[in-house]
Amino acid sequence: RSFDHTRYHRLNEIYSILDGVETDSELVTTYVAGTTYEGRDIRVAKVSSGGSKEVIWIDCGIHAREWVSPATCLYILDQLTSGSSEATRLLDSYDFHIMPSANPDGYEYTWTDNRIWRKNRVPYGSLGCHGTDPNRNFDSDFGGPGTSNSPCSDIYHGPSAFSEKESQAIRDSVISHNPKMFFTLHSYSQLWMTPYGYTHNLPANYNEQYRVAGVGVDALTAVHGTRFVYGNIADVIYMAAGGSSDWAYDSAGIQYAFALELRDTGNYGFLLPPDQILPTGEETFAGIVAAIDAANGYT
Ligand code: 0X9
Ligand code: ZN
Repeated sequence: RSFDHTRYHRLNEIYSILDGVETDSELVTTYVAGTTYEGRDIRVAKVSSGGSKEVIWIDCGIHAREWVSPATCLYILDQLTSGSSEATRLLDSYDFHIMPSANPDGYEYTWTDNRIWRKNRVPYGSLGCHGTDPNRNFDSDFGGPGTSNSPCSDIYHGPSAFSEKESQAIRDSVISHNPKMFFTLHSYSQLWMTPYGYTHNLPANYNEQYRVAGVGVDALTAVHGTRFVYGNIADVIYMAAGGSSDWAYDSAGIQYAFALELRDTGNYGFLLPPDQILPTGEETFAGIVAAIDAANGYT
């Protein structure tokens, strides 16, 4: 097996791991959800034991500097392909679609040029600035609160909704596979967030999403004692329009649309040491599994 959860990986290593698991495991096929401005594939691993089942969507790394997020997607992929009784049980009921690097151009830039780069790398405007924040580029109140129209800003929303390959790739894959649950993994702050980010108003099924988030957080905390706060985005972090999980709920009609902020709470922040990859993966996987089970039989 090609997984190594003791260190962070360059994009080509992540994709070699996908190639390896696709070759080794009958459960895995990969597909290309899009191609970036700089020409890199945005890949997805589908984990399925066959047939056509309810789908769980998990994307990681939409923000380039949040390195523990892609690492956690790889941990989840490792677990689901491990042959464990839990993996078998999950795959009896669900297909998983896992996008480990939703922003490959930005991610590579964090390795080669600027470790704390956040956005993609598309040049816009006359000031020579690069990058749209893909998590401001969805059509959930595009251009609303918590976004910027300056291409030099870290929260630049882009010239129009879905102008970016990264948001298009998530949109198109999610629409075509119609998942029951949507998870997008960020770091850091230890939050489990439900819609909305663009308004303080709560969605119609808020109580149900909050219930499932709470089950997920309890299971997550039980693994290593890591405390998470949960609730709607606008209240637990800040207002931010154009985000993927709001789009997933409003436009794709996904009744469970969660955005997670993984470890830590700011001691290391984006520079989370690699010895925390494994415990972060363990607790996040436990939380997601518990949330999936909590939603079983609902909606
Ligand atoms: O600001 C963000 O995009 C996320 N926080 S981060 O520090 N990882 O950048 C929060 C996203 C909340 N989700 C939505 N606004 N839909
Ligand atoms: Zn983020």
